[in-house]
Amino acid sequence: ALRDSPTLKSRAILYYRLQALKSAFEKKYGDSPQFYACAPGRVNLIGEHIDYCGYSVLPMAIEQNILAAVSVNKSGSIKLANINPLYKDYSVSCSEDIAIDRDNPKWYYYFLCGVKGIQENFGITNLVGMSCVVDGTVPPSSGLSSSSALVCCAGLVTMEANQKSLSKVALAEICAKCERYIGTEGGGMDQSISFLAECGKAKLIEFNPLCATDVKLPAGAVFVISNCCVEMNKAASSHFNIRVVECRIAAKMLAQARGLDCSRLVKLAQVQGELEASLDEMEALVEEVLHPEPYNREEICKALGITTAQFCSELLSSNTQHVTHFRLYQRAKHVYSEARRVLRFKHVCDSEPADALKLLGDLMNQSHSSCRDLYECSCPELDQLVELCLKSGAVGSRLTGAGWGGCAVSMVPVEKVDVFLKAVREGYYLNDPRRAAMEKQSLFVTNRRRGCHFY
Ligand code: ADP
Ligand code: NG1
Ligand code: MG
Repeated sequence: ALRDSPTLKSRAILYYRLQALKSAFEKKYGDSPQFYACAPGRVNLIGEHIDYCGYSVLPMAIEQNILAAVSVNKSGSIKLANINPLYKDYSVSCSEDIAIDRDNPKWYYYFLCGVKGIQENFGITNLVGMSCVVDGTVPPSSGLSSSSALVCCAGLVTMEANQKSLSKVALAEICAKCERYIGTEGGGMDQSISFLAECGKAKLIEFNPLCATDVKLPAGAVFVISNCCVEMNKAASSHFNIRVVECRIAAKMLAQARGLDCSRLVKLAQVQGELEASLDEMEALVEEVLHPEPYNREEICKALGITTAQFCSELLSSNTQHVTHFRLYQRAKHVYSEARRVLRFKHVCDSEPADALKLLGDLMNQSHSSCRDLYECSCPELDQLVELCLKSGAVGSRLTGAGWGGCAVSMVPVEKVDVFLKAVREGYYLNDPRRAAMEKQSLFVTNRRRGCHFY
C-alpha cells in the first residue's frame, strides 16, 4: 500500500525531476541553480469561458506543473532554455525593451510575459541577469493551462531574482494581466488558481476583487482527466479571442437595449450589475433582446451607434479583424447559464445533500452541452470522449479549459474508478497508436495540489 501512496510517488517523481533539471542546468550554464520555482496547471471543474465576462469559476490546481531552475548573475541578459528540445533556447538583453511577438507565440514569449509583468509593476529599469532552465509536465495546448503555469512561474522567478516581494493575490493579478501580452484576452482564472490553490482543495474564484474561497468536494468521487489528444494553441489561433469579442459585443447590445451607457460596459457581468437583475432575468433579457441568427457588422454598428472604424478598433482584437459574423444570442445565453451552474455547484458542495453526486454530475453535463451547442468550443473527438466517459461510469463529464480540443474532466464515484479507467483506456486510447503512445500523460486521476512555490 505504501508503494502506491500518491504522495510518496509524486515525491519520488519530483526528486528525479529536480535532479535532472539541476544536471541540465549545470551542463548548459556551467553553474549551479540558486533556486527553483514551481507553478501548477489547473483543471476547471465548472465555469467555462465566463471569467473574462466577470463571473466566478471553480478550478483546482493539479500535480502537473512548470518548474524552473534559476541562477542570478551579472551577464546582463536573461537566458532561457528548456528540458524539452522542441522548445528552443532564447536570450534577451536586460537593457532592451522586452518585445513579445503575438503573431508568433513561441514558448519563451510566455516566459517574457511574466518577466514584463513584474518589471512594469515595480518600474524596474534594469532587470538583473539570470539563467533559467524550464521543465514542464502540463500537457500543452490541452486546456490544463500550461501557458499560465509558465507565465506564473516566470513572474515568480523574476520577482525573486530581482529581490522583490508581492502577495499571492497581487502576483495572480499581475500575471493575469501580463499573459495578455501574448494576445489572448483571458479572464484570470488560470493565474489565480495557480497562485491561490491549496493542497486538497478546489476554490471558488471570484473577481473584482479577486478572492478564492474553499470548496469542499464530495468525498465519494474523484475527478479524472482525459485528453482527447487534439491540441489547440489559443494564442496562435483566433477561436478564443472571437468568443471574448462576441461576449463584449453582446454586453454592449444588452446594455444599449436597456438604456445603459454602453460605451462604459464591456462585460456581461457588468450589465447584470447595472441592472441589478438575477441570472434568470439576464437569460430572459437575452431571449427578449437578441436574435439567434448571427449578427453582421452593419447591424451591430447601427444598434450601438458607432462607425465601422470604431467597431474595429474598440471592439475587435488585432487577431479578429477578419470576423464578419457574431453569434451574440448563443454566447450570452451560455455565459449567464454557466454562471448560474457555478453557483449551484458551490451550493451543492456546501449543503452536502444525499444526492450530491447526481446533482453535481448533472451540472457538469449541462455545462458540456452548453459549451458544445451554444458556445461551440468543443470538437468531435472531445464530444466522443465525453460520451465514452459517461458510458464508462462517470456521473458527470465535460470539456475543461478553453476547448476546441484538449481535456475532459469526469466525476467518477470512487468505487467505479478502476472500471472507468480501463473502459476509457480501451475505448479511446488503445485502438489508436498515436493516442496509445500518449496515454500515460493523457488519462489520470487528479490530485489537488498547492499553488506556486519555491524549492
Ligand atoms: P493551455 O491550454 O495548455 O494553456 P495554450 O495554447 O494557452 O494551452 O498554451 C500552450 C503554449 O504554452 C505552448 O504552445 C507553449 O508555447 C507553452 N508551453 C506549454 N508547456 C510548456 C513547456 N513545458 N515549456 C515551454 N513552453 C510551454
Ligand atoms: P486555457 O484553456 O488554459 O488556455 C483559457 C483562459 C481562461 C478561461 C478559459 C476558459 C487564458 C490564459 N486562459 O484557458 O482565462 O477563459 O480559457 O474557461 O486566457
Ligand atoms: Mg492557456
